Amino acid sequence: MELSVLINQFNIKGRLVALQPLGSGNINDTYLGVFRNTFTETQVVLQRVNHLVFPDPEAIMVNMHELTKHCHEKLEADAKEGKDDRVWQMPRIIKTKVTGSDFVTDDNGEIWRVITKIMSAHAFDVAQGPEHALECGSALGHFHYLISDLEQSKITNPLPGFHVTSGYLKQYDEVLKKPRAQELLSSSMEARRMAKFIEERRDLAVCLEKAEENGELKKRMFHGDPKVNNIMIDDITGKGTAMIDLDTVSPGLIHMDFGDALRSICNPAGEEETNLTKVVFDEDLATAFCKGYMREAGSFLTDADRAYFYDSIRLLPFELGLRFFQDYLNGNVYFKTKTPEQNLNRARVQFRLCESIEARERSIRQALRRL
Ligand code: GN1
Ligand code: MG
Repeated sequence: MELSVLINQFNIKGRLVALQPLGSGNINDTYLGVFRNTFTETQVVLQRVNHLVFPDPEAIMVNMHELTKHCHEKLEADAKEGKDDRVWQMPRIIKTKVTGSDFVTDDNGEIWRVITKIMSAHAFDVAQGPEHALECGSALGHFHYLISDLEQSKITNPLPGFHVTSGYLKQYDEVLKKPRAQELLSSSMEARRMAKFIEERRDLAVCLEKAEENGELKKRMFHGDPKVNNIMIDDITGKGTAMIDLDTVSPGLIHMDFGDALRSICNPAGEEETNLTKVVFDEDLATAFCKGYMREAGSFLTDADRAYFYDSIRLLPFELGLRFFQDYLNGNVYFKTKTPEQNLNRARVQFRLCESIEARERSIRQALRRL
């Protein structure tokens, strides 16, 4: 089905004048649709939910329905009370014209949805400076507040195994057994270096899982993917205004979000840098992020939550590097790639970042204690 035919099934005012790729996500296909009539313009986001990644795309849509309903009600109530210093936003699902459904299924059985675009706002691929990092922290903290009382039972696990680091290690061990992986390892010194890096840190993989098992940490609702380019910043005020990419919102450890946001925001070289000397964990950005996060979320964090913040900062680049490296050895089937070595390089970047965090452990722990 033509994309223009598809998007026209949704209830959007005006005529379609442009439809073009949007953003730089590694999973879903995303397009910007521009609709105009004689006096105004509406911009929307069209997305195909990747069924190779998400086993049940229809469940993803039910989750999104529940999540947006909960958050929009809460946002409106807070706005009425005049609680906030800004208009916090969250995209809304646009329904189809004829059946009023939340999505359309195409001829191949794939699920497409349209959501509103957060206007006059942008997300950046890398942190722009401490002010930006602080706003990212506020946006994540406020998002955690928003979803904190969304009933966990209303959400179906969108991606079983997501952010279960020990599970990624198991998958990696399976992939290692394949001849193709062995061939890649024997032909690349960098690949062997990555494998060694993982071997030296097997214990790290289970640090948060253990804390959850022994009851120190509890599952709450989390975003799942709060990297810097999923945090929208208002063009006019420079303030955080919305979190996007909501497919992975589900019960989990907020530490995963905390570590994931920091591994992304505190690496100004970005995820695709090829010169590893440029990859360093920027502590000023981290401090700014934490300040913003604590302002919004500090009141509902326990001492145990805080005690595991350093581990989460170290764990997340390790976990993502492991996921990238495993996908490289497995033929690049999960993350979108432009070249066969791209996932190997992405892993190099994350592991370099992890080393940089380890080298700064004392100072990071000290800064965390001051929060
Ligand atoms: C994927 O789709 P995107 O690019 O926002 C991935 C995240 C990774 C990220 C790394 C569902 O997110 O976990 O941190 O790539 N999302 C999923 O860039 O696997
Ligand atoms: Mg995503």
